[in-house]
Amino acid sequence: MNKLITLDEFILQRQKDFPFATGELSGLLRDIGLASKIISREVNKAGLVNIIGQAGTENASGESVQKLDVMADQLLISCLQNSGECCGIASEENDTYVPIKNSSNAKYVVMFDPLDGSSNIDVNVSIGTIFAIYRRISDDGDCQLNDFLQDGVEQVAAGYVVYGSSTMLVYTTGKGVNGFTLDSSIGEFCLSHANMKVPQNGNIYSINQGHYNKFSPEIQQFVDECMDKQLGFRYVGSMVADVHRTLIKGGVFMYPATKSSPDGKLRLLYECNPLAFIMEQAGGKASNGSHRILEIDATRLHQRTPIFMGSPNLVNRVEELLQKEPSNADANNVSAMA
Ligand code: AHM
Ligand code: MG
Repeated sequence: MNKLITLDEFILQRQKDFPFATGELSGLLRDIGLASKIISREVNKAGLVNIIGQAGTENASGESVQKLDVMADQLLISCLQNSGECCGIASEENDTYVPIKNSSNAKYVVMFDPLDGSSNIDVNVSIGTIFAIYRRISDDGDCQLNDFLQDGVEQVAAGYVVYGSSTMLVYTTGKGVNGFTLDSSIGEFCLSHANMKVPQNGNIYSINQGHYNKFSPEIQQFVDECMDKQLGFRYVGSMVADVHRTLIKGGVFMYPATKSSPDGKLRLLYECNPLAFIMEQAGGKASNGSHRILEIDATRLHQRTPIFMGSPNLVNRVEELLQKEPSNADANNVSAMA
């Protein structure tokens, strides 16, 4: 039998790659692993809503039933609070960043989307958690907004958890990408996908094609080319699931700008940057059409950006189309839209 390597063992082994590591980052990663096991359990119970009660109502025992995304947010915050290694968090569920009590001297901040793919939560389709870890740049004391508004290239670790037919956690600390599958019988994430690499030439495209008429002519041309070449088309509508498939099978995941949403839909800090870090570490690309996602200036916590990520052959082609005219490069040329 092959030796099982659990996530906790793997994190400790890898800590040795960093000569002056103190174990704080390892502790944080383990805490996120723990929170995601609990979230996975709650997500799996979601099908029992008729028995345990609908979110926003009271269950049979008179307890109020929380929405899953709110519960996931609180679980992550409380696991990070216990760790003592994180001085603050920012997440999709909170308007502003949240300093962590009694941890004001901790070195790290964490940003996350606790449960991404909200439209899929109630219909038993894959959803996910996304996280990004940064070293704080402010001095000791309460964390500051600037600790969170760092470029994606400054991430020290990032990852995602996909709650799918099985639960998987995939993460990077900038030395490759590794994936772990939750063995629920022993309650451990076990290394199942070592050193993940995205295929360099993908042949699947993933976009909400229902918005075709709202895309710029360049994006429409790209979609037309994909259809002409009879590429495969897949779109779950949960970014984590679509990116996870792209990472394993190759292809391109896109959420471009439209006239009504000139910055696209997806959030730079806790959706795009962490997944872009993983994609690049796996040998892929992540772009807003003209710039590397990881180098976009962050000015707001909930900033959005158009995104194209995955196999280099397809991301390069989108960039080529969008950059044909220099003025076309910005915001996917929304001004040229009908
Ligand atoms: P959410 O944060 O409200 O869940 O929205 C993000 C999700 C992504 O997971 C997914 O890629 C996208 O929204 C799908 O949007 P659309 O339904 O417009 O295709
Ligand atoms: Mg989201």
